[in-house]
Amino acid sequence: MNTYLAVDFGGGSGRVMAGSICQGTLKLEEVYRFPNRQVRIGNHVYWDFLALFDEMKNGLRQAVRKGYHIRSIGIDTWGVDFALIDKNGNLLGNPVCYRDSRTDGLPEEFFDTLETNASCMDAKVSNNHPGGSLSQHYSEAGIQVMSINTLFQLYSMKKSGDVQLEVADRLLFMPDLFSFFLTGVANNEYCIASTSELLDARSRTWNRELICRLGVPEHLFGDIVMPGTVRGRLKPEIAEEVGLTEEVDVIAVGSHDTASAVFAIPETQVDKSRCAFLSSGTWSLLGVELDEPILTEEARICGFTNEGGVGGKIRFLQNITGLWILQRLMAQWKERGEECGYDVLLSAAESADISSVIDVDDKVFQNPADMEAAIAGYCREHQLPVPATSSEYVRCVLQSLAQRYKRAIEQLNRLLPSPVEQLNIIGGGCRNALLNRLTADALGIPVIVGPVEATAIGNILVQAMAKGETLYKLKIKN
Ligand code: LFR
Repeated sequence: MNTYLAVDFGGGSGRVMAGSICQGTLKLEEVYRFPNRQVRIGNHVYWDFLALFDEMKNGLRQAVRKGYHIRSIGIDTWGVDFALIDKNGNLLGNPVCYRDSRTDGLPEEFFDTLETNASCMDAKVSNNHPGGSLSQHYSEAGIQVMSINTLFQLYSMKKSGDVQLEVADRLLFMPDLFSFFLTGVANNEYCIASTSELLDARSRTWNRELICRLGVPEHLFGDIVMPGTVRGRLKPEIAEEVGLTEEVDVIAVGSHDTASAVFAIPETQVDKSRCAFLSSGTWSLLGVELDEPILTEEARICGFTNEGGVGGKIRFLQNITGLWILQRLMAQWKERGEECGYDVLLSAAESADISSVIDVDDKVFQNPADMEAAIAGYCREHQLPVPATSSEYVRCVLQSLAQRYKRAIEQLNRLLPSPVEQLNIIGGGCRNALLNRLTADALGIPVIVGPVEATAIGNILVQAMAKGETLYKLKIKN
């Protein structure tokens, strides 16, 4: 049986998932799970890359032990984060996690400097663009300006005189980096590269003028490969370490986790153009799949982003702070020894009576030391009832998310040629039945749920396609 391994690095944990295709059915198994902690040291919050690489190898070892006939490996992570390597392929520093505060306030500053310094873009000076540099930028990149994006992470490195930039040979996004150390081949996968804000959304290539204006070396940005491309062969020494005897390819999948998740959405009766998706997890990504980006001022003002998808598709979506707030609350209650299980909490929240709706995207919820205090503070400041119990906190967060989704659908309806008729919720967050119900009530359109394991499935499907499997009418056992 051909098996494809999906390595998925998510907010709290990393996982190695095995997908085996047998008689038209894809069977999924979680082979190995390990913590994915972000480490605070000095002034920054980092990925624990070395530990994660080691854990990934443990997962591969485990898959070999289980006797799978492994044909390939595909890696996905969240977007925007990266590391730099030198010309000998050495890692120049532990990658910084986007939850770090180094980019706070930088988008405003960056666009101010663009207004005053047009040296690289003489042909189309941004000041001449009717909407100024921000709207010109959006008409090219099509990405919602967020301080976490690679563009601003690089700007912060540039500003602080980070020496890595002087000696770096290549910039690798996290899935590119894991793949590089597995194969020795350095390239940039399109979907993850699109989250950088440094691509041209239409041509799907690097925006060289923007890179020039940013003032970082152009050679950092390498060949862009599309999902389905074989990145390279697993290095013999790693194969030996994990006990693999057959030759295994590392394949570029939709290596941005959201790209993989959306690729796993099954067809339904409703035409895809009228079916929105909500990839629900630490983040809530709500939007539709398009053939071409929408780069209008209205799309920009509404906060839509045009991310690269599998098959050259565009995910036109809003990045909404998702279950992160609830995850932080639960972690906090656990630390205080007040933890009660997720299900107990959700069923208590069913009947909790609190009307407060918070703006989940408000900066105060991005990474506060105390999430409960952040919510209470927000409610006080906006003259809303302050939740008094954990179930009221949960209820408040979930109904706020549902209202936020409603707003996103209304905005989509204004921008698309025909209104959204159905919402498909995918990913781990779709296990939250209360949130699904509140969402369906708020939206007033049919909501369908699943697959839960969308990211792993999408990752595996791209590998299977690259290996020539026929996926037509494939059944998925999830
Ligand atoms: C989801 C996700 C989102 C991206 C955010 C940060 O895991 O990849 O798509 O906006 O993380 O990279």
